[in-house]
Amino acid sequence: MRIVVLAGGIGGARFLRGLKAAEPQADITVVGNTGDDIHLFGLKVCPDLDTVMYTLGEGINEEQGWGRRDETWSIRDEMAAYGVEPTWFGLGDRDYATHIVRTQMMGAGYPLSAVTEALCARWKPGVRLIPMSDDRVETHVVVDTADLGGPAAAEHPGARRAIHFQEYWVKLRAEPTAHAIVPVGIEEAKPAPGVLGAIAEADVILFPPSNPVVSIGTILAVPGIRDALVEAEAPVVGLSPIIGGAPVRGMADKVLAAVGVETSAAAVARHYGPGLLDGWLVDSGDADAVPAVEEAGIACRAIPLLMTDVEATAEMARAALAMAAEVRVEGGA
Ligand code: FO1
Repeated sequence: MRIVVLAGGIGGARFLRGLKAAEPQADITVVGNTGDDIHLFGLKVCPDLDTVMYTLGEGINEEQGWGRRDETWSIRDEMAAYGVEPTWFGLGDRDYATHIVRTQMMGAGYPLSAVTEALCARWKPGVRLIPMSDDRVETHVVVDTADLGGPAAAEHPGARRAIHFQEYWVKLRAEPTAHAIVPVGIEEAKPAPGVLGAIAEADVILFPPSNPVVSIGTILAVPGIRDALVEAEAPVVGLSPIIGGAPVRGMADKVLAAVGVETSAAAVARHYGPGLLDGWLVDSGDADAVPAVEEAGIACRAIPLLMTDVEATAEMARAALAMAAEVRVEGGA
């Protein structure tokens, strides 16, 4: 079975671990979000690609959900000793090697998709990991300068500024109101080689419980990808990242508000729309959302959605695949 998964960071990576356990024989292609990418100290860092690669390659720091396990921080501490900013984005010594190799290969002219393939040759994630695009896209968040502290706050009241997503999330912990989400470079971005082909040949397409705005939303915003998903033969089934009106982790509520979407399982399904989604899984506690999702023309079921361990996640994956089979038969999706 050929499965395509659009994945962001931690939620997507953990879901993939369960999907692999549920369908060890499946041919899984992961289209990874690169809007979270950040350039630091001359290095290109790809948080969502690395989280998938490290998680499935058994190198992830499990508690954090990002970065390497057994990490040391000598370079970070030395950089801080030199007073080099930013110090708020923690790059570990082992993690640095990934960014050095990636930046060196890109400097030699290899596209990000080829670099990702080369890095995965070491990590053997057991899936084909393709960045959504080889072109540079960096998500920025528009906030009030008053929320930035320091001299910026003294600027004209009401002034706003677009800051890098990582500054918004890691430095500011997504405290400030997000007025808009701007994936810089998205208009010129093209799907990476293999992305559209994988979507066209897929038997099933899954949206894991990743951030619907800055992860899956960014992938959908790459010109050509949403249309390919709408036209695909394969049914598209998603799993809600919102449980009980709140994100399980991360800042999905803040960025959903920025795009005018209520933080609920049903609202996210409607946000993706029936043109895109054929099926949607909500948590057992959100069973009251099922009728609203079905009214939107999207099949819906309520099951336990907390990825407490690999087996629980495998159950979720099995339910998503079962729903894909149902909607394929019914709707001729
Ligand atoms: N998240 C944090 O909350 N604090 C960090 O210092 C941090 C560093 C970091 C370094 C490399 C990397 O790949 C990810 C890192 N993240 C950190 C997580 C990152 O912000 C998120 O994984 C995604 O961007 C959102 O899914």
